[in-house]
Amino acid sequence: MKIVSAEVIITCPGRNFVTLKIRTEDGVHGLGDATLNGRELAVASYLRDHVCPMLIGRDASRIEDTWQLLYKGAYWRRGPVTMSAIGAVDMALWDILGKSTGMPLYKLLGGASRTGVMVYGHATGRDIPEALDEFARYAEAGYQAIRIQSGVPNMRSVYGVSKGGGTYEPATKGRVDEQYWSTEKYLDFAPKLFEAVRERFGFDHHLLHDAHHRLTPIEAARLGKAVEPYRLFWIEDPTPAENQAAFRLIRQHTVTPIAVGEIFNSIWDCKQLIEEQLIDYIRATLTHAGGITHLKRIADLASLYQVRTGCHGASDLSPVCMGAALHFDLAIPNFGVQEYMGYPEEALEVFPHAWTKDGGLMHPGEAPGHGVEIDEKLAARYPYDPAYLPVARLDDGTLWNW
Ligand code: EZ4
Ligand code: CO
Repeated sequence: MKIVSAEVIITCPGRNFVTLKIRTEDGVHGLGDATLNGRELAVASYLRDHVCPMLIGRDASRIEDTWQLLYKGAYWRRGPVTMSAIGAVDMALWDILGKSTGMPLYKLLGGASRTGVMVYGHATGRDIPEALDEFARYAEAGYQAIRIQSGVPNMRSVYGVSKGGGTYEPATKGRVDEQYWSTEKYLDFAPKLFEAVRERFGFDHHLLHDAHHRLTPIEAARLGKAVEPYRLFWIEDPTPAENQAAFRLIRQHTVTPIAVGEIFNSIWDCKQLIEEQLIDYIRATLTHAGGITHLKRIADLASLYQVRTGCHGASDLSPVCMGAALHFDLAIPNFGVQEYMGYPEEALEVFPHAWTKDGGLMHPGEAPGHGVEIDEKLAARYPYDPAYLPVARLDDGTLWNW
């Protein structure tokens, strides 16, 4: 199972994706997702210039040892660029192991712990009526879990809502989009949004919401308390989480469940939040948090504290990550929910996949490995197109958390 080549494929079928392809001497190949939205080429270079040469000649089945080599051997530990690169290698090696043993990845991880993977979709609208109609669309499509985001009156822009209506894509081509934020307006508005959902649809659906790091801990506590009557499944990223102890304050005030971690890249980012039971769902992902080997470690730590997973599944994680995540979700004991934002049609064509979707339940399929491939000829038709994530500013111009 010697590795003979490792190459990076960059493509933009609707949005940018970075894919690592590792081949062995037996002609088996594996794919890993290395997409870091807005900083794609940094990971591509980290892989091409530093990691790929180290992989040649190594035994592809030594997955744990390769992980340790790339983590400890770099000397410079952690960070999103390093961990996305390691994540891509790890995913590709698990894919190779699956293909060379003829087993779908979830079986290598211990087999199915459930019949399907509950995913949540994004209902977004420029105002409450539009957001509710979107919610209805997801409910009719069979989703049990739905995230809702809505424009806030008198606020020029808001996270998660596309300007012209239609599909939301976080990155903007060629420039950094400046958005605006007012915590006061948002906090007065948000409870009304959830009240409207429960009034129209009742309590049958899991209701999710993303505050996208915008609040201070005491503001987050106020929001959590105010929305308790609407029994949310979670509030996501209520406050930036570099300071993990900040979540103690939120916890002291509210029983609204909390999900954090889509920008985490290591178990050390999660440790205090999990051990002190300051969160209910951990959102770290395969790509950004060191692949299957490392996310399994995070999930196992979380399981000791009844914290469940809610992996980030935005459209900026490639279908390769999504396919692998569905195997992971199917297998682990403490799965909570999986985000599925969906993909542009071109992206689904470039990445043929074995996964299936039935309403709000997904299954990774039975193909060996993670079941996602890349059509390289088609991928070559969509060259890299630089795009950036936006920033948010307060009304007086102060740069805020986006
Ligand atoms: O803003 O993935 O829950 N999902 C999210 C995403 C993130 C993007 C950032 O690249 O918060 O929409
Ligand atoms: Co989020």
